[in-house]
Amino acid sequence: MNAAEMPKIAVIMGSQSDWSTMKHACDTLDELGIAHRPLIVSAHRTPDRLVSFAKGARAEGYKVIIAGAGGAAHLPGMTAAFTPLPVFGVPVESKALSGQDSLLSIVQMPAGIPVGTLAIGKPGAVNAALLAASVLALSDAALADRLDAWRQARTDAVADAPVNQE
Ligand code: RP5
Repeated sequence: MNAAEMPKIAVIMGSQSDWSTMKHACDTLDELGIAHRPLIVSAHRTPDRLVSFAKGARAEGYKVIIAGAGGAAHLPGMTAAFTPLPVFGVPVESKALSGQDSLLSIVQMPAGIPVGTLAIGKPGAVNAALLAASVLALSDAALADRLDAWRQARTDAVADAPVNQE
């Protein structure tokens, strides 16, 4: 793998069960042509893996970390505690509390350790990818052009008036 192919974004998640949500972040990064790597890293079940990943992420060449978790969602915050890289947290929709537990777990960080917290579920996963793309686009003009085109395509897809769909 040469330097140009090295993933700049890690998409980590607490469980295989988070993949159906976090896949949307990866799909969006694919649409924008951004190399990324999805990984399962559980704050509770694989804490040593979390420490190793987060402490080494910058040296690995990652520029941004997207972290999704549900329930008692400590993964984004603990990752942010171990790395200076920007961390965007995606609250995965939980069965018991519909992701409100995940949201509050991720968003209520103490001052000094930031996690950029997105919406619950798929919208948050997609927007985490777009925010990560915006960060990388600050120093990548070609990506900035692709991001502009991606946004323009969504604008162009909005009809002037609604139609009956039944
Ligand atoms: C969290 O617990 C994961 O992020 C996941 O959202 C939730 C449930 O995990 P599983 O029991 O489905 O593996 O750590």
